[in-house]
Amino acid sequence: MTLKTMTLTAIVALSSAAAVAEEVRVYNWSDYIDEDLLEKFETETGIDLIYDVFDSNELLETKMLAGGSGYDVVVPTGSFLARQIQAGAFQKLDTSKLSNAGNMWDVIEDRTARYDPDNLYSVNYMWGTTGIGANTAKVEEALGADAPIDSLELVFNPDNMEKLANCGVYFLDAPDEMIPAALKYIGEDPNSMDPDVVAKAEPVLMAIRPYVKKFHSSEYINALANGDICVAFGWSGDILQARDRADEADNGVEIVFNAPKEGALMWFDQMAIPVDAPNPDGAHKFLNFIMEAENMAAASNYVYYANGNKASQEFLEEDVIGDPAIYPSEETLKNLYIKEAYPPKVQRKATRMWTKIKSGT
Ligand code: N2P
Repeated sequence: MTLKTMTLTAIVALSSAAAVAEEVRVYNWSDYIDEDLLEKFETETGIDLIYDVFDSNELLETKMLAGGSGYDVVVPTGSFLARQIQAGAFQKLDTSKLSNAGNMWDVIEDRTARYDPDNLYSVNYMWGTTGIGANTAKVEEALGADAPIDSLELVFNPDNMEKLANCGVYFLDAPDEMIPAALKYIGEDPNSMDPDVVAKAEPVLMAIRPYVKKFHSSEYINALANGDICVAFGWSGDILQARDRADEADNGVEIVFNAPKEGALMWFDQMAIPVDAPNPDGAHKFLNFIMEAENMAAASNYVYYANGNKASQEFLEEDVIGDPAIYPSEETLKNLYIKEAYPPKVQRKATRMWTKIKSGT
């Protein structure tokens, strides 16, 4: 063989290897995994993992309803998942490819079946609550030692918010969570689908709008940890991550998370495979990898969210499984509410209301 033909053979071999290199594209929430797991998946399977992040169900929904997202695995919250299943955005899971399915926790599967009947299209990744992150020293400085840091009063009573405005309050940019919380504050059903009830959230949110520094669904982690803001209405694990980041920085900032005592939203984030996923087989491999007990535990230990994997529980750290803010007691569970998908008309109303609230006019 001449040198020329050898080179050519090598080139052909190389390019055909490149052509068959398997890829899986995953679209998950930001600050929601231990990144070592991503490398572990690649090492174990030889698959290239492309991992992108988002922080808004609305953004994900736009991609899912438009189609052609290019993703193999996505992670909508239950109420959004339900609507997207109805729109035909997902494919049924092939359980023959999910040997770790037996690890899942029936208690959580019963709850997620409300969004995905018989859990045919999705498996739970993590679940949590929406509540209040507070920088205890700054909040006490603004409101005194008996500041209601575990109550919706803190963030929906304009008197309190006016006093907190200087130290900085962030709200989630998540209408499907903030509207129910405002309804809960005035004693209405947070899961109401009645447009007249939903409308009652508007004046509640408008009254405190001038004191909200930013509506954003991920920046509050660092803002709390650095002491740039004193309150965030956000997701449980994110606020616990802020607590840890402050501890690690040893900057004297102390962050606590509380689910509002009046009741908190409990939500479920579900892994699903888009109907037009380029690599459904690889998607199942990723799901099955995450469903392995030790992998799922590593993810929860890192991000402080509970998961729907029963077998993972023996590998959870005590500050995760033993923290009632992450794994609530029976008593706390009774105080959590859930949110279903708004029918399209109510959803449009909620979206318009939210745009108005954010713009403050
Ligand atoms: C992770 C936020 C996930 C919770 N940063 C939203 N469902």
